[in-house]
Amino acid sequence: MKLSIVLSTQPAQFEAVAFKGDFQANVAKIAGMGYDGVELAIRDPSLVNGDELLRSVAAHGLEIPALGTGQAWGEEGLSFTDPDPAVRAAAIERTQSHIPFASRTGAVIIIGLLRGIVRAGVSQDQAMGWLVEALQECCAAAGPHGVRIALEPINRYETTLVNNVKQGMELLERIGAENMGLLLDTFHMNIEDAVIEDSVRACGDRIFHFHVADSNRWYPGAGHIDFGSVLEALHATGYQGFVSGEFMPRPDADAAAERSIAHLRRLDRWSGT
Ligand code: LER
Ligand code: MN
Repeated sequence: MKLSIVLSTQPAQFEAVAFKGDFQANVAKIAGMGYDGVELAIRDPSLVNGDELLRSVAAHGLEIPALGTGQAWGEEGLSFTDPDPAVRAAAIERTQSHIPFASRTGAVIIIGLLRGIVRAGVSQDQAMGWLVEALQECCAAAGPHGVRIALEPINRYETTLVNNVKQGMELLERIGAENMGLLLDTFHMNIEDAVIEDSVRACGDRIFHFHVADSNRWYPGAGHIDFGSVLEALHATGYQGFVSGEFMPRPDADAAAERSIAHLRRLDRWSGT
């Protein structure tokens, strides 16, 4: 089982990111803890130096399994479902601007909160229609570069669009693109999905990325999710990707990252298989 953790390349408001701040120091620390990769949260690719990021990460033998895009929503309000067509176009353009770095690193592009929420005066159907069109456009642009896109079902308190894995699978059907899959997050599934393991099994080979946080969004092991059982179900799907820690820096970032990797490694019966 390959383990990564979310690392922000710039200051971020999103609270479930253990590491922000000095990028080089954080990469060194994460590698030292035994992680295999860093999932990078990048608000705007034009504001980061991809060569430098890659150099720092590769110097520590780490991979970059995924790129998070949600800060473009959190900090700038971009979304695929905004009533303003200029905002929707900017969200699509921003997503497509991640393609070159994703192609170089093999990272999946994550669509989390960048999908937006259903705004006042917009019907659910209209918002879903915009979401489908935007993702089709992004998948068409990413496909020739071998880049995959993963939509993350997110709990009802953060968005009104695609809260559970079943809705995510229905969306994939509508998009109909080979390079479109889902990012499953145990924190959201614990709120929205009846049985996490059933959702993992149902998603199967459409699982493009996987986030772990416990029921309280602390590190795995701090709440009541049975990660042994969840990881067993994930492994049974044939998933070969990363299991990526996205949890709050509690009691502090270092302790959370260390306790998470210790808990997950203890449960890992599949390394080397
Ligand atoms: C992002 O991966 C996520 O899980 C969301 O909760 C963002 O708010
Ligand atoms: Mn997540």
